[in-house]
Amino acid sequence: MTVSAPLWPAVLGRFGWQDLPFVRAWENPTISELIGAFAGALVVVGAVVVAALLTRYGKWRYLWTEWLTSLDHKKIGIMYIVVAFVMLSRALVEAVLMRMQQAVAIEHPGFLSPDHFGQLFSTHGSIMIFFMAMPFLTGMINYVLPFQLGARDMAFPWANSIALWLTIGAAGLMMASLVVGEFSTGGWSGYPPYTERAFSPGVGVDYWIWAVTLGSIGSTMAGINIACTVYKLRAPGMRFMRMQMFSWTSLCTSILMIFAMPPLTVATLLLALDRYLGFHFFTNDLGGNMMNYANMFWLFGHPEVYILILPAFGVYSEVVSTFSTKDLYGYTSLVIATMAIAVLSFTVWVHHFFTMGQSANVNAAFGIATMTIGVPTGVKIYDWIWTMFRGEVRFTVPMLYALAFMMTFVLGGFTGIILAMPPLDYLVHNTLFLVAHFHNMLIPGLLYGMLAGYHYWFPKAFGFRLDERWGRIAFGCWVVGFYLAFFPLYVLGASGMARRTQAIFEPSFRPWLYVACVGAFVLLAALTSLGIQLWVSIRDRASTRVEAGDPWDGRGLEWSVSAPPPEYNFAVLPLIDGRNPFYDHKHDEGQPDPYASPSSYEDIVVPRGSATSVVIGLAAAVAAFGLIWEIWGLAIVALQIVVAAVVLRSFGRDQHRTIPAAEVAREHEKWLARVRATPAIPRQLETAAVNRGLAEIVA
Ligand SMILES: [Cu+2]
Repeated sequence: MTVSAPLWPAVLGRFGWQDLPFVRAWENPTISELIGAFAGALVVVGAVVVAALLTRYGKWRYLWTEWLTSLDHKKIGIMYIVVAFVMLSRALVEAVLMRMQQAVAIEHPGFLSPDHFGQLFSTHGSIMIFFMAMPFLTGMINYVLPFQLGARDMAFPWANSIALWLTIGAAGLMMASLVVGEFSTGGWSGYPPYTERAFSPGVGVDYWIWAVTLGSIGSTMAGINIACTVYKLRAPGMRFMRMQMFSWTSLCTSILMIFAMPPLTVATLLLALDRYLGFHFFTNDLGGNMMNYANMFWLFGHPEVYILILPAFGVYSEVVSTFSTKDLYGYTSLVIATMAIAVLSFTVWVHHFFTMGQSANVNAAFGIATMTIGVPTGVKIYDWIWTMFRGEVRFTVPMLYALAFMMTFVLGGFTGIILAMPPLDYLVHNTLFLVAHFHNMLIPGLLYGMLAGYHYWFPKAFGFRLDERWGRIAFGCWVVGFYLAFFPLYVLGASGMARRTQAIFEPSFRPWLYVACVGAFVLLAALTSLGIQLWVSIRDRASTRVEAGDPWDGRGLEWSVSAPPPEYNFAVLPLIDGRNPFYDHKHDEGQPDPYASPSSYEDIVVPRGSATSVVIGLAAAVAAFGLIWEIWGLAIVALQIVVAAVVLRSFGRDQHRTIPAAEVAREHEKWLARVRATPAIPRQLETAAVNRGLAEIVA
């Protein structure tokens, strides 16, 4: 309840003390409110502890100059992935809460209020898609792509940093919604008319709108940057058909981002106009139509599925080939399949609303188009299997993820065929069957892929390997937890249990809900194991260093430099003469030595760090916060800061720094000397302590 003093709305907008979860929990201490207050407290305490630790160890300056303001694609990539892990932790805990609620709420109200439950599934979905999956894959591409192309950075380093900071700002809004106000109860897709102001008057939907809008603008920028990097910055001789598969899937993902994210931005902005200014784009009276929203949202939403999955396909291609010691089988068919998936993904969006009353013919056309995507996907699975065939397969952690993916993803694909048939979709739409299906696709098709990439490239980024034993424990928990948590949902969905249900009135669902709840806890154990693994790996890093840079006998150019790599990636830009130049040079006789000293060095120009991108991202988030709470003055000032920062930067001089050739030469020769002093090991010992980053270099 707001006080009607004239100053109040100008300073605090529509904020009232009731908007603090702590006040709500004090006045009405139900378990649901206490959980909300605890979550809010966790955000506040977490932020305070991080700030205190930074102050205690005097790391603020280091953090600011070396990381936050950095335009280096490697650091930006790592920061994206840090954001992804933080958000993954939150969204996974929310999933556990929801499963617990459903397990106890059988003919019983349970411990979460319906409203709280609605916020949980909305934040879980929004975070997992926009603030876990997207940052994870954008970070992975950011880190790896310039290396694989033989480039020194992304095409637009400053825009790269802005995209990161818009994402961080948007993720910050998601976190703020835990501490002040509430979140939307309208699901991750935010369908009107429910999300119109008449039905959702609170700030929740506005949090959703502005977080998603900032995130989608950041992703559009990232997409443009990735595509331009591939088109313009390939090393001499790096023809398209010589690129690594991960580079190909990055390119196709970026094209999807460029075309799929703007419809989402437009949809959320039109919804904002409906809410703030009483427009009627999506209401059925006064000329609007809710189907406009469904079409625009899924014009984004379906390609989004492939934005998420294609980079993982790229990671699996690298991992399967490396850990089978074979060239990728059917390279050309994999490239064509990737492009086919990218194109087809734009032709199927209507399958998200088969039941909304278009004609049977329209449904049939989109059903068939949907099933067609199974063909190129099948080609990929087939190619990976043939890559392993008669290969020297080593069951390392990334390879385990790839194998689990192949089996689980095919099962999920079959259930997708069921959903793609409109008559069958009528039976199971909006049930847990759908929830089971898309988790069945996205957990192996995104999360396993990103985790495989995390284990695969971690030694490159930090110079030491991740602990193998804890990696296997985490892997086991992910796989077991996944099957326990999601296969019961197929049964429940087929039995008619609606998705997003806070209380259950069918006692026969009980055993399945219990199993799913246990599964959720196993998944939580998986995430915890990853945390322990990181801690153990950092503790033992002295014995797992791989400075020579090539711990897995890799193929792509990223393995041809030191670990961690120098700021400029390549002392001398490589000349590409084949599909696996680094691998061939290592192994084929009569090829140039990949570790030979170059004949000459040149000065290298790298971008200087910039504070303006940080300012732009954070000011945009503050403007969004002002809009959410209707603190108009704050919103206007913050928007002006965004504009001012852009203008200021365009007048800035000295945006680059030159690293003199002598310094490059010194660093590079030092590393080459270290490589020559490093004992080479057979690749079968790659997970043993003797691996110093030079696997199978002796022919
Ligand atoms: Cu779809």
